[in-house]
Amino acid sequence: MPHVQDCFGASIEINNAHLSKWIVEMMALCKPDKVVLCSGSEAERRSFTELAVTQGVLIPLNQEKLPGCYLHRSNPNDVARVENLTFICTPEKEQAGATNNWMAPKEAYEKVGKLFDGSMKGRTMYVVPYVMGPIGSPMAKVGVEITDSIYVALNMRIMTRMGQQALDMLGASNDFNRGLHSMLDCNPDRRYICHFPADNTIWSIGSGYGGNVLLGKKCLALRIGSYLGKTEGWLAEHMLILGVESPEGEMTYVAAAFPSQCGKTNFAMMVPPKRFKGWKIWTVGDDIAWMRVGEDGRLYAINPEAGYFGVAPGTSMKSNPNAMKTVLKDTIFTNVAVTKDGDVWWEGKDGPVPDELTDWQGRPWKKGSTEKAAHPNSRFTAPAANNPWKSRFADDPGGVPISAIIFGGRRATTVPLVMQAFHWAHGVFMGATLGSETTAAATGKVGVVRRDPMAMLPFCGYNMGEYFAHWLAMQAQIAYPPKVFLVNWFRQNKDGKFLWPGFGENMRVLKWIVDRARLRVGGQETPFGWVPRAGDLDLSDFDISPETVDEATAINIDEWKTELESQGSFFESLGEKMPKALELQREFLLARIESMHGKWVVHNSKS
Ligand code: OXD
Ligand code: MN
Repeated sequence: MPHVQDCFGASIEINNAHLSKWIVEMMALCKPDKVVLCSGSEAERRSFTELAVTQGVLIPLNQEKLPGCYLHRSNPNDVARVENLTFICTPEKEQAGATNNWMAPKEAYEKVGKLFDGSMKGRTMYVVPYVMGPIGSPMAKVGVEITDSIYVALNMRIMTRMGQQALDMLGASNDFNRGLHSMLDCNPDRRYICHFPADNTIWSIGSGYGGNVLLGKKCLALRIGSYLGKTEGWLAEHMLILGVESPEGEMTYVAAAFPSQCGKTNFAMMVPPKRFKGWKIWTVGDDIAWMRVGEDGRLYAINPEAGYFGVAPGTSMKSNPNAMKTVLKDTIFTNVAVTKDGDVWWEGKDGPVPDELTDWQGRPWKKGSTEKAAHPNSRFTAPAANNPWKSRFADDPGGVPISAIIFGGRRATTVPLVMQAFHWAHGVFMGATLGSETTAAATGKVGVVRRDPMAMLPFCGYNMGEYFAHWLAMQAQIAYPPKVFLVNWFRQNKDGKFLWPGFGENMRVLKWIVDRARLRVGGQETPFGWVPRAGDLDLSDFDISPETVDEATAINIDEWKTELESQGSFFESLGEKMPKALELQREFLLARIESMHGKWVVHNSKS
């Protein structure tokens, strides 16, 4: 039996032999000074927070303005996910596929095991049991993260259902994800994020950044989750989930996949504009959806998370008033700037830019500085319970029935405002060919278009071709498949100006999507999908010129020819597991448009 304590130093017993055995093994490897099992209690939160403040891991913010809120500054070399250091460890390279870094399990355990050897000497090992998904849901999964970071323990408390409730759900079972994390000295040369799908195990070392170390999120809920989904017949997706309620009380659920930093949190918390009086948007989740077919043949989704790990810059009362309300209490901010009176600040926040700030690295900052005050990937970790528009079904163990799936990327050209797929396989093709310009959520160059299928490029835990095949195969299980859509809020005119205002105005597009899913609004057929016809998109009380709407929704055949060709190179790069059905979709489209020239005319603005 390992010597494990609670946060006040009292000895406690672990009643699961598999868990005890694993903790003993990890103690022998990491050699911590002491081991603390997290119960998830309020007293524990207070005690961890006090300790984190004493250690300088958390800095209290203005407790009158922001009760229960703290700031964390990460190591400046450790501010984003590290895709180049993230590995899928399967016996064969082919199982990880062309889009993942691969290491053989034996090599990874040896190599990274050497780094874990003694990594917690002089430190405390926190054992964090957690549930991904609503308690009692047949779709939920248990994980246990062993970490030497109190920041991780406190964040996991917000992001998951953490503590005793997870041990209760686990009971005597051996079916839990084993996550091991150590900060080491945050040296990028000794940083690895390794996933072992066959062992339901994750080893993360050398980083303290959320996406690399909150192991329930990207590592379990997406990379391991997608592998489990393939094996068990369900989908683990990088998708927000929201409920659209009409003034008559009709509720329609939608799941949407956008790559990192493309506005998933904003869309999930959208406030409809004045024109849509009586319409309500309810947030179920802002980042991840686990979806399974229900007994009635519909696709049901749960949000495995319990909090939001959102991007701070750009969040304001205009872009996301609900997020601004959500982060007013009990929130951990990472790498934002701070005002003189202990309030938080980031680029794009409301109000005038303060004359002086402390920047994300703790340095004095003056208005007009060429450097950003907050890191572009600075974050808030906030409890979903703070969201005034959290759906009352967000914790429903059965999940919510999904009527539409939306894919969207950040594209300056080519992709129109909205398009509906002709059928499921065409929708899978739309998702599989999703492209987006890169952002600051991952290290690397920003602003380059890369293919990001289903927004899962960095998160699919197995061969991408097999993942597409799994999506195609799911159709056989779903008697009532959701309708599939492609959107692009980011199209620009020749001068580089956005054509569509986005934010709340996206409600106009969402309404068309809901009405299409419910088979009660028109559309025009183009070679690439259905688009709204003149009069189909609600443009009333909208300060936008008809020409601009036409430009935002235009389809340019020549641009699409280039697009389809680039999709072809991507498909080719995926290797042998790439399903023929998708390549045939592409070839069919290309063959159809080869004879067409110029613009496909879609008049959306005039009714
Ligand atoms: C995230 C991401 O943090 O996608 O959600 O990077
Ligand atoms: Mn994400």
